[in-house]
Amino acid sequence: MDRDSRHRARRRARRAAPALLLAALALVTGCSSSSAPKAGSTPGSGASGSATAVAGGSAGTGTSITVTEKEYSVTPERTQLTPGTYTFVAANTGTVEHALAIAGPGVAAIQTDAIAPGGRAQVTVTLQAGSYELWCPIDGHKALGMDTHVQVAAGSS
Ligand SMILES: [Cu+2]
Repeated sequence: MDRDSRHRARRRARRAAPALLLAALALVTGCSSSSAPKAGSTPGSGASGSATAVAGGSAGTGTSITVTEKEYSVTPERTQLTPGTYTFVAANTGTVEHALAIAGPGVAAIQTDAIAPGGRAQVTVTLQAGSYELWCPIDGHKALGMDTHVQVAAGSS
């Protein structure tokens, strides 16, 4: 998947390693013929099962914020937000692939997959008070100007 969320996935994997080891041992020492899964085991729900780019929220929920991306700018429809869950919908109006990454307090850095010209992709994050950076992680686009910030402050004004 993407480079940035691999951090978290790895951290998660490390924490889950003993459990996985036990599960592997159980498989090895357990049964070679029985087909009945042991009660209490949860196939497919391994800790590494979901490395999707969702931090502190579930996919597709939250206040929608459209972020227009093109060569070479990132333009959120709003840049002043209050804490809460937001779904950033990146719309690529340019002529080359872009993607949207976000990082800030409580958000380690997550990003969408590459977005083809004319396409859209979204990430849902829970924002706390503070400053969040939004940028395009494709090639050198960030340095070319695809980099901006949104401010999150408690209490509306
Ligand atoms: Cu880009």
